[in-house]
Amino acid sequence: MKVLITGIDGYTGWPLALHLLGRGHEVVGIDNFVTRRRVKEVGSWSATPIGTFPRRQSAVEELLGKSIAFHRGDVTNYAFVHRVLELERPDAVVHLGEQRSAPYSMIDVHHAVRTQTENISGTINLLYAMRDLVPESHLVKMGTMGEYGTPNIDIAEGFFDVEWRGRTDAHLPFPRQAGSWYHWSKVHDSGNVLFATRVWGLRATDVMQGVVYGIRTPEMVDDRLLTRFDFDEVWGTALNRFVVEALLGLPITPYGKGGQTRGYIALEDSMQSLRLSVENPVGRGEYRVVNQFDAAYSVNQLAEITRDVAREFSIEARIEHVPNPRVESEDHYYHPLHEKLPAMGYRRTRELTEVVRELFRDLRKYRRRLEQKRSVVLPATDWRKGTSRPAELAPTPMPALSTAPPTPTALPEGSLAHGP
Ligand code: USQ
Repeated sequence: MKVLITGIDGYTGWPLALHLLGRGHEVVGIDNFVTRRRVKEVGSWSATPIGTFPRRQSAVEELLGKSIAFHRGDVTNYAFVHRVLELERPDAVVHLGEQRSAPYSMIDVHHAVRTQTENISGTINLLYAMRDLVPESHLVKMGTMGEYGTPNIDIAEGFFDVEWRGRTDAHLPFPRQAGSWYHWSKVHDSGNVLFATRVWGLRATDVMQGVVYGIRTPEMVDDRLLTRFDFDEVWGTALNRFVVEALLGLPITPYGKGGQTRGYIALEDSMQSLRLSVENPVGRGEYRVVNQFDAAYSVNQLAEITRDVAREFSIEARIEHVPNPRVESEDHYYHPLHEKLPAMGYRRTRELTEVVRELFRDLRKYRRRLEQKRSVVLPATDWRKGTSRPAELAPTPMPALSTAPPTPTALPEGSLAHGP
């Protein structure tokens, strides 16, 4: 299959490209490198020193004997999206090219608006271009388990049957109650993708993915093939950050009581899941929702596992509950269903503790890079305090819109643009 990955330069986009190539698929990528710039904006960098995109492409050619076609550009630019789809005509589009950080979206009004306008408009652009150019193609859209929030009932896979005031309806969307502007952008996306499948008969899978952890996949046979690894308070996620905190001698930081429970999945198994969704497309007009995670853990459990594994590396880590910068339930019921992926053949391959060991082993190599950025690891973004001041009055002025799209003519027909 020919698969277009938007956000191919990212934490999951890059390993997905390697994984699909290894399974004999043809891969085309889009990226505007905005994550690289935004991680810099918060004073951080990837723990793994990732090369420029042309270097990544060369490493793939040299080490795997395969090639990745690439178009630099922004999915919020409709002319760009239209042009790439017209040129490439993919069988499937995996849409990962969105702003993916909840804390980033909570910094202030500008980051909130940016997150929602970019995420929602990028998805609508893809939907229109797919309708007009590749209506048979299958959209695999990255959503998030965080769309559902933490209701006091089991969480369905997208839809459930409801009985209310004596009447029933089958297959109603499960309620969404997200916990950040970012997570709400995914809720709005889900509604838009569902709508497009109904009115235009498109095919779509909406992936409700849990928190991803880990640093490598089997295809990363050389350091030049590693993916990025974020650990700062804005771009890093819970378990990955806990390992870095332990390595740097910082406290491991469950927020508040630490009973916040989420679904988690290892990077490698996330790749398996995305591939299965691509290889098992739905029919025309069908909108499938899959809950993509392996097991649920509270942040307290993750903190304890990290502390225990740290001991195996002679590191005495301490757990320190810090005031919760977020507004979220810290003690709640959590039981989401996840049956559709196993029905497609999914099998968990990585145990969490084993991946935590791998993280300690791998990250020790990049300790100096972690040390240099230790000041951005501990939590700072507060859900209640994001400023609403106009950009020019904000304490740290917003950099010029880093997603400024290239003009349509910046992509010569048939050419492969290159990253920085
Ligand atoms: N948390 C801590 N201590 C920390 C960091 C996080 O207790 O040092 C807690 C948070 O308060 C939250 C939980 O850990 O309750 C997860 O937070 P996170 O930062 O790991 O993940 P989150 O902000 O939810 O977002 C991440 C990805 C996002 C993806 C989402 C899946 O950044 O792209 O959509 O995980 S999910 O969480 O299922 O919505």
